[in-house]
Amino acid sequence: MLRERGAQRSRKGAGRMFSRVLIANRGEIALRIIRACRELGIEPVCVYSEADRGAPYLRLADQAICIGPGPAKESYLNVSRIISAAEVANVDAIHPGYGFLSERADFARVCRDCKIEFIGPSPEAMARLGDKVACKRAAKEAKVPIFPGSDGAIEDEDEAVKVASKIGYPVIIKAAAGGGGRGMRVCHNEATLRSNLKQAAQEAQAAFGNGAVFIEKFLEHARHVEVQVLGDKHGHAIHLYERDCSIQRRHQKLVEEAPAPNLDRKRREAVCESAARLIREAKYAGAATVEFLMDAKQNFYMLEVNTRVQVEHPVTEQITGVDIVKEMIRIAAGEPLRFRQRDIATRGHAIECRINAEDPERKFMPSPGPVDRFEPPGGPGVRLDTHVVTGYTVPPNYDSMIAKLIVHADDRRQAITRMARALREFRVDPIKTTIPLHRQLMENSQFIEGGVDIHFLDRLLK
Ligand code: MV4
Repeated sequence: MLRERGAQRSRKGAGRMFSRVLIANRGEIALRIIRACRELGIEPVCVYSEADRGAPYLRLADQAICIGPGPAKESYLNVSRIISAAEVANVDAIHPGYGFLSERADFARVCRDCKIEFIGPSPEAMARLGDKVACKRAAKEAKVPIFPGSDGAIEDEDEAVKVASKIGYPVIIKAAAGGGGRGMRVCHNEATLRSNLKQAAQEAQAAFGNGAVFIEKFLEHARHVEVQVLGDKHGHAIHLYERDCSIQRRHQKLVEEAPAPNLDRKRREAVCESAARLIREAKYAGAATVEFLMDAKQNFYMLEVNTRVQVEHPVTEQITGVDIVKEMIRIAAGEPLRFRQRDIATRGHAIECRINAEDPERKFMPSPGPVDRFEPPGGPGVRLDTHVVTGYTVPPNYDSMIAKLIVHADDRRQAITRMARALREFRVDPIKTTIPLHRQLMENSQFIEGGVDIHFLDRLLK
């Protein structure tokens, strides 16, 4: 399945492995990073907010340091409190996980100034690929397909109208600094384009402190296909194949799988190689995900690059056998990649269901509170990434994801059967969760055929 490069297996490469790492996150991803640290012989140090005091995963760390009250702004998003904890614990590096400070170039820069390694890209590489306009420019340069649209930010209304009449309606307005669908607007004609532009720029300024917007051709009925990539500090970059994340609601993914269903071998190679080329040419070191939209003919267009580990990384780990979190740490420590592209093969099919403390019957309203009964599924091909145990209380302060159920099987059909079986075993009481919705999805014929697009769930829930 996976052969490591013999020559580099026994030596450490150019880097010095860290002794101690601070985990600037919480919940399941904090636990995931603790596990990676332990397997690398690194002492993990956790930080926690008052809302997470007593969480069971904290006991698995060598140290746990309280960094403030429940609200994230006063704890997990507070740069000076996290840096203070890192200095007190005398760590070599900080792993930011996902969300919170993970894509903040200013935080990566503070880490550098404090001589603490940020486990992620350099602030420069983060800025090059994290800004959508800059990223599209880099993609064009690397001959990665992008949607036709404005070259960079729109300066005035007339320019936007000119571009739109050239590429044709519908067009979409996006914020250069945006992400996750915030600040986007679809325009079907010149009048709506003109009236939406100013508003979009004002909203982007208010939300991201950057009012730059751009326009591109809008694609309907698309699939969301993303490619996992790894780059090292020595100029090497590889991909770990793709994931399909089309099943989402309001830009929150609910089911992810790898490989993408019904994707032709040639298209697959093309999209994956495009992604690897982009981060290689951008001299990016770390893990990244290059997002694409794909049309019915399997033409693909890059959307954006996520410069962090993603929630759905386990499906890629299951089919490739690569531990992405451990590789991120090795890369940050300066080690060269331990695989060449030809060492990476995939086996079987993996699916992840996000288990959220939400009520699908009540517009996915958050359902925090005590968990009196937590009975995890198990057996062959089942992986559960969670920090929850019986007696744990889901705090109301943060993201509602409480577990990720991942299955792996020889093919997609068997993976769906296995997921249905695991979901049947899974009990979480008395809080409401997305488990019943996932049970329903695993029996949906359109899902089973692998014929969903990014609007599938909206239609199903209507
Ligand atoms: C698009 C698009 C259609 N055409 N861009 C949404 C989040 C952000 N990553 C980009 N998004 C989209 N960009 C063009 N040119 C449709 C979406 C989109 C979407 C993308 C991926 C997953 C779910 C989505 C849901 C609605 C819209």
